[in-house]
Amino acid sequence: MSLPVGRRGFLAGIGALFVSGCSKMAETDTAQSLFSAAQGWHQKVHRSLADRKALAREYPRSAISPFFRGNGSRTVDTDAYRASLASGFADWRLEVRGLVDTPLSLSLDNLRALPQRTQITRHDCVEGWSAIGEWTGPQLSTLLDAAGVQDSAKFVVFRCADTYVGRKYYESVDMVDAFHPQTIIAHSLNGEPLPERNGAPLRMRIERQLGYKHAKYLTAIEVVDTLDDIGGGKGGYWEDRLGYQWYAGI
Ligand SMILES: Nc1nc2c(c(=O)[nH]1)N[C@H]1C(S)=C(S)[C@@H](COP(=O)(O)O)O[C@H]1N2
Ligand SMILES: [Mo]
Repeated sequence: MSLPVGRRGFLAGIGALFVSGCSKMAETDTAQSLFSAAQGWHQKVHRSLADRKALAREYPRSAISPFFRGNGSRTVDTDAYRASLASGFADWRLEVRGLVDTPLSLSLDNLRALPQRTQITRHDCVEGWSAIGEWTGPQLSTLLDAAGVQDSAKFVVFRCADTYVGRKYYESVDMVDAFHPQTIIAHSLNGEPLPERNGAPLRMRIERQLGYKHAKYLTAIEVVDTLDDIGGGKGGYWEDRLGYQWYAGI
């Protein structure tokens, strides 16, 4: 189901990232030097606990739920979002920033030009429902490797466009889940662009964790060394509001 992100794919991806990304910065760094810088973090993560690296179960096409409900925010209630939706998200940008050597600003076309992973997984919401869907998008590790994660990095924060009951939605994971092969930035559900209710145009899939970790309406990926000064300091919207577990492993 997945395309390997081999060295060749990675380097091709780097080229794609810079087509309309941060071309100024790209010119000063060769793909080769970015590749070497990326290896440090990847290796550290690969030495961590085997259990955290295990794959979530993947299902056959026949198991896909006929309808994948929307939960929490089902849209982003701003004029900017409505305009972007109407234009097919031509102006949407995903930023990669924080403790990285080369910040990125990526269009949907940039993301679709990278090596893609497709996975059919079950989404489990703490409210007591599940649904199986087929998600497609680049692995988060590809973007982190391209940006060059610095040694001091400890967490990756997902910034969202929506406000839910008066507060900005956000989430975060540690570097093990950030580099997990099934952690992808999904632009498609069941072979179609993400529906509005499911987080169009981009949402995270963090397959080893519960539904509230899977940030929808994704605008930025921020690499940080502490979660203390973000939101309420507990690492996510529901963690801040209701004390949900930050690590919601399943
Ligand atoms: N930006 C954002 N992401 C979010 C939410 C939200 O309200 N806003 N809800 C979360 C919860 S609790 C769940 S179960 C899933 C729901 O995803 P779905 O709408 O595709 O079913 O998104 C998660 N990600
Ligand atoms: Mo949920």
